[in-house]
Amino acid sequence: REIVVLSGGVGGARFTRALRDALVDEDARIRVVVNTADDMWMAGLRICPDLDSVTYTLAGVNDEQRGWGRVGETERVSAELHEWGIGWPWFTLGDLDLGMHIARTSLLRDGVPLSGAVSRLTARWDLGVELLPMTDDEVETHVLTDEGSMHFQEWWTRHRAQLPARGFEMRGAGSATPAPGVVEAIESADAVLLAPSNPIVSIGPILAVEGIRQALAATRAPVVGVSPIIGGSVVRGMADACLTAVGTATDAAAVGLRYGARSAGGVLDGWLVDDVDAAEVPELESAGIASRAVPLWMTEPEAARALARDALALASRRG
Ligand code: GDP
Ligand code: FO1
Ligand code: CA
Repeated sequence: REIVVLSGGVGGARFTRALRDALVDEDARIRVVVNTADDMWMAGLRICPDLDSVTYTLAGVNDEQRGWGRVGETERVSAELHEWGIGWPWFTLGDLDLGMHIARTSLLRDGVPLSGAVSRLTARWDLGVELLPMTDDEVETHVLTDEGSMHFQEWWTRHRAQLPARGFEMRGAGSATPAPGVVEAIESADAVLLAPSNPIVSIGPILAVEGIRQALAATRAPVVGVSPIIGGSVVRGMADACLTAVGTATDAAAVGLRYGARSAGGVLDGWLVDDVDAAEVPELESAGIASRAVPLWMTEPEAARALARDALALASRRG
């Protein structure tokens, strides 16, 4: 069985880990297409937050508490950089994490595409899945605010998403092409799963890469998503501020309807909502999106694995 997951950082990483663990006894091939629009250059290094979140989580070396970077991290190098005024004073790169950024940047400077660097760097661990950046091209999400536009990372880590966002610009997405293997993975998949990732700044940029959107429209595989919104609120992060900026309610059905039914030019065949949002199922079904209400919290490993199995079950109902 071949499964493709579209993923952002933390939410996508937790879902992917659960899917891998739920299928540990099966002969499943899991490929994960990861958002790269949070990426940026800092201190001469290419930082790829979502790829690194997924890598560290699957490798079991992530800082689960903080939500980013490596466990047991020190910050001596970052403190030195801050002394010199290099980088952003509010943005910390851990020493172990910096090892990843240096290794990646070194490969990029040798002419290796990002996808090649990812496969080289992830080979260090037995992740149990293959990671594919959505594109080898540079795409960066910029946030439009009343004080001008800024990189997504500045809006999030400096302003904590408190500066009202008026819109988002996925710079470079229009001309970006899918990384090698992405379209093939979607075409040959038995199921495509949208992780409960941020619909605007994590899944949004992936869908903004034209070849990926076309592959999703064309694949024979059912496309099933998991809502990142439970009971009208985000579990963590800033998806509510992102949804408000684009005029979509922070609501499981509203997000599913925003993705739209594949039969009507959207991307979804199925959409999982939480038990507390069960009343929204009929609205989704009448819009042509198969829907079920199940527990969506991934706080406990067993609950997260059950969620992954529920997503696969909804996919096979459509398949
Ligand atoms: P980021 O790139 O680190 O922001 O991570 P993602 O975009 O992959 O995921 C962020 C989203 O994950 C947030 O909008 C949360 O609502 C969602 N999320 C986090 N934990 C859970 C959970 O336990 N269940 C569900 N359904 N969503 C979650
Ligand atoms: N988030 C913060 O809130 N503060 C930081 O200093 C910070 C540093 C950082 C470094 C590398 C990395 O991969 C992620 C980092 N994050 C930091 C998390 C990141 O800003 C976001 O949570 C994600 O990009 C959202 O997906
Ligand atoms: Ca992200």
